[in-house]
Amino acid sequence: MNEPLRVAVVGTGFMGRMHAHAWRTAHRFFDLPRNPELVLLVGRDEQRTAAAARELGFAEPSVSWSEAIERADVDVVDICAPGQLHEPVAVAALEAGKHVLCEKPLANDLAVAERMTAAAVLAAARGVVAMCGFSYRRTPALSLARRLIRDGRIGEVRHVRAQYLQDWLSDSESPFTWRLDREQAGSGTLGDIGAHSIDTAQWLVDDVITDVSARLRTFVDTRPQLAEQTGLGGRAYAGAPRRQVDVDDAVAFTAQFSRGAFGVFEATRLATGHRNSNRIEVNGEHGSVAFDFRAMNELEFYDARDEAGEQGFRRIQANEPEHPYAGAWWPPGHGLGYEHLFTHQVVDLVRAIAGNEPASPDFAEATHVQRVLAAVEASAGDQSRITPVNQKG
Ligand code: SOE
Repeated sequence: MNEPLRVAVVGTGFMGRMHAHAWRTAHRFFDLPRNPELVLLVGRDEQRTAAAARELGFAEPSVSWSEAIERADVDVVDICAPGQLHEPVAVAALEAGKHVLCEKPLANDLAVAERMTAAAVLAAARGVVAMCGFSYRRTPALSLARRLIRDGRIGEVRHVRAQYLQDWLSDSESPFTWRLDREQAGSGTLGDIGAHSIDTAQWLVDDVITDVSARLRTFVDTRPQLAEQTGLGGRAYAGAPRRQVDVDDAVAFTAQFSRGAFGVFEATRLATGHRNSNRIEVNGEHGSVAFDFRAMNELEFYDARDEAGEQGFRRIQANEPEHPYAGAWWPPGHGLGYEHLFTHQVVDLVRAIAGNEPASPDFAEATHVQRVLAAVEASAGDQSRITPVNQKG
């Protein structure tokens, strides 16, 4: 019988539920060195947290995150709360010798991310692991894409093109939630989903972004006060007062990678019809890889060295035993979903805690995403490089 790994999850929303599912599932499908046990679920509202704890299989609920830090029977603190809580919970947990999984983006600004990284470095010297939850890295198709790029199958990388499109904020009457509040979330679409594209891109091509040129846009600058949160959005009372939105709805930027690749990024939560289109394409000297989360079990691969007359993108079904993570699940062709990424994340974290492999992304790597987020905001705030188009004939 494996030694248990006792987990406290902080947050009962969409992400808290998703992580709880992952912790419950991982050791049933993967061979893990330790078996996760759901010890404590922390939420803000006493009744709702108690109900969620029962539903999700936690031994106990709590309304105080300090309990997760103070209890000797907690080994891992998993932070699924809004960004403003990441630093206090993560730093306290690391100082108390607890391993930490922290949702993305790591922090609400760069200075905070750097402080969290410093705490993680000190904790690492005592064998404590800290990881940031950039879950898309755990998509088998994207892991395959990374392997192909690393193996030189597309040659020198020239273009990285990423678009993360959602539409859950398209309706101007969709209520104000924490993801629209700078104090709680740090930024809007940029940190919420643009951060995923930045992380995926840097990880896929094994390179870092060194400069950006950006624009941010807020289309709906007031939204009705929330009555009840459901999923990502929720319900507002009829005639509810409106709150000022102080974060971006959409972002677009170009980027330079250190080894010369040229990046184009777009993210929005107002692209009607796109529920969760997370796309990325990389073009290299000898070929391309292209991924779209809407077909998350597939990777498109173009090999410019194929026979002339037989060239074209081929669609690889990336859920066969040869593909990362996929062999632990269903027979080929039976498909994986969004929740599997979080299960894979737990698998990687548990193996890192057992010392079998390094945690990735660690806080230092997640801080590089934060540097890009900061650079995007700085660039968008500096209008001096914007060149007007001459409208006269
Ligand atoms: C909302 O935009 C959200 O839930 C993000 O917060 C997640 O990170 C992303 O995976 C799905 O969309």
